Amino acid sequence: MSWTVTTSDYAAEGVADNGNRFLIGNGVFGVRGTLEEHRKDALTAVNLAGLYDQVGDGWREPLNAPNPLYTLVTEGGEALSLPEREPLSHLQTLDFHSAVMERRTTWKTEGGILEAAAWRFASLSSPGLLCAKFRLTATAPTRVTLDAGIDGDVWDIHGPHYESVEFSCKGTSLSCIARVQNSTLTVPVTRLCTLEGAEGTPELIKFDRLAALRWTLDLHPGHAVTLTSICTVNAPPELALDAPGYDALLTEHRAAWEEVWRRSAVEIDGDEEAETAVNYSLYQLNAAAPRDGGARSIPARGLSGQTYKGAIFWDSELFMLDYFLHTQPEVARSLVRYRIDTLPGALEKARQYGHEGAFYAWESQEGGRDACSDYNVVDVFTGRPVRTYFRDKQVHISAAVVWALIRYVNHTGDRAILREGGAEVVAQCARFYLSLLVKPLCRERYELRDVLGPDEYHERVDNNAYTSRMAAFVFDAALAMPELAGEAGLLARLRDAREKLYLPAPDDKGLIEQFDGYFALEDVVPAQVRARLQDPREYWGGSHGVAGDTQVIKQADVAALLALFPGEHTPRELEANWRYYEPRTEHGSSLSACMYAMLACRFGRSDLALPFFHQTATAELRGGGKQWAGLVYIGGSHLAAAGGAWKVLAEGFAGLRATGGHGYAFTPCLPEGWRRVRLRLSDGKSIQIAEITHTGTVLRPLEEEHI
Ligand code: IFM
Repeated sequence: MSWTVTTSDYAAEGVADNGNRFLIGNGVFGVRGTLEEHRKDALTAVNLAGLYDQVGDGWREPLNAPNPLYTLVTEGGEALSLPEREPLSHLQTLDFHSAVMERRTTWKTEGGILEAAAWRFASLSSPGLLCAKFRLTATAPTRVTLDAGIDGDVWDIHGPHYESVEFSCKGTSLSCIARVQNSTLTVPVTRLCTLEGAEGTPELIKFDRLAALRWTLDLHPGHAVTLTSICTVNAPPELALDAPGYDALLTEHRAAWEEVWRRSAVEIDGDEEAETAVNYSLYQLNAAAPRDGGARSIPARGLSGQTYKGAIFWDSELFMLDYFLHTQPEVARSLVRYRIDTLPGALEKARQYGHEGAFYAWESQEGGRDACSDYNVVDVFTGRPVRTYFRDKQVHISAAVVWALIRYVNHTGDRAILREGGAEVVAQCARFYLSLLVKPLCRERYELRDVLGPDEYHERVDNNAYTSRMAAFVFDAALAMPELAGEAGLLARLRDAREKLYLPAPDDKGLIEQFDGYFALEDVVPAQVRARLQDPREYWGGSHGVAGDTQVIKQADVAALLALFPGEHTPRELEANWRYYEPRTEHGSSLSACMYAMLACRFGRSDLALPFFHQTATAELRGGGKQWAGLVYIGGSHLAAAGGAWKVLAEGFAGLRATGGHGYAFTPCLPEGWRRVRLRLSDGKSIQIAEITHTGTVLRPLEEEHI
């Protein structure tokens, strides 16, 4: 398979997708795959993990650091910049095995041809470092200026976050400190430059929020001039000074990525496109994965920018966790610990809404602060904010937290995490759902009313089947947990709740109603609803959305429920619901397709699953996903889809089931035409290879081999 992604497209229209597709990252920061000369209008960003700021009433969002890769060449007073100055050729490549981005562009100059080639990597072995090379070669004597700068005029969605950006320069080391508004927070960035192949001392040039070292160079045919930059991003400048040099750093960085692939690369004999797409998805996940052993998680849009406020959603628990759990359990532990660490925020949120226990943030930032606005969408016609209920009613988030924790503990056997706060999380989430239960006077049952299920187009509904089943899961988890055995009062209430909790059951056609009254809504399909739009950016949900009074749903909802609990239903029921809900699903969220693929595997129809699997796995490679919700920009990496791709491959097609204590069982359902799937699975100490074919599965320890 090919471990590279390439494009020759440099048009302004493609810049947002290319920024995501060619992204590099190391879990500490992500650098969008824009070009060296690009600035904020091209959505260039060096996005910092876990550092947030709010300006005025704007949304609280993660900081983008000043960009130390800014490099500009001018010739004859004209900038060699894309797309303005048309090139003779252009190629941008991401080697996602080594996580190195390369660009090569040639332009016609007065006397000949000039090539700019550049390489960059966000060091996975020294995560404070961003390293780059920029090489100029000319076919004729050419005079150029080369600016190597730090661009502090960063792209913000709700900024500007920096009060000031102060530059300093020592020799060929350029530094800046960006001071965050109304805060003591600062972001230091350094660029240590080394020029080879030319003499001369650079002059320091300064513009507003941009400073650069400028060399005037006489290029000669056959003599390359190379600028090497070792940059620190939100790390002490000494890190660059003490670093062993570009080549040694590159070797260490490659080795770190090699280890990632040794533990988790997938192989699909018979579908090279899928093989590339899944490994590329894993690249995206790993570029955002926390590896410092701390209590940290992965934002829904990874480190691709400020979209979705750099917040952690249920995406981490239900879509991303499993890949890490089965290949890098130490990363899974960080994800789980993040929720333990943010329990105080969840307790406070529940209290604010008048509930008990832990109501986790729908869009979680540090400390569990909920960044989700009450007005998450802007009306395209009036420009007015639209009241949405994601924050107050999407209560299934707390169950997702428990789901991940239990999955982690069952698979790894790491019960220490329960003593470190995990058991308390389960107890508090159980208390939360207890406090939400309503008992109608006329019925001997408890209901979960006024909620918002995964399908965000239908707000404030009663008895959403997914949410209620997940609440029951939380009750079961708490009841089964020896660590909570002493909580007699709580356990008695939970037993009662579990017994009387109303869970919508399949009707005589095998269908589960998504929520009370769903089947009575107008029965149309997404194309019909789309045709009613007056503006393509209109939000389909909310009080006036085109989908609200119809059966058109945004994303897998009942399908998600059945994909998570397939054993509770007959294959006939699973299929009936798939066939009913899929045509009514817009798939307006990148979380949708993988659930449908997974569900189809559960009733043995890999042929139905395959197109949805491809859709999930190619979310980034394809690009062009939904960029707007109302007037709000929502583009960026789709890491739930990336995690979902692995889940469908491993847990769907390969039929992997964790049996506890790092054990596995397989019930394969491979697509026709696929000859073999090879998965790598690791408990953190050793690696196993699972070879899945149509006739069975072999699990064996990894021997030395090349991938
Ligand atoms: O968590 C999702 C949600 O289910 C749909 N909208 C986008 C969120 C972040 O990916």
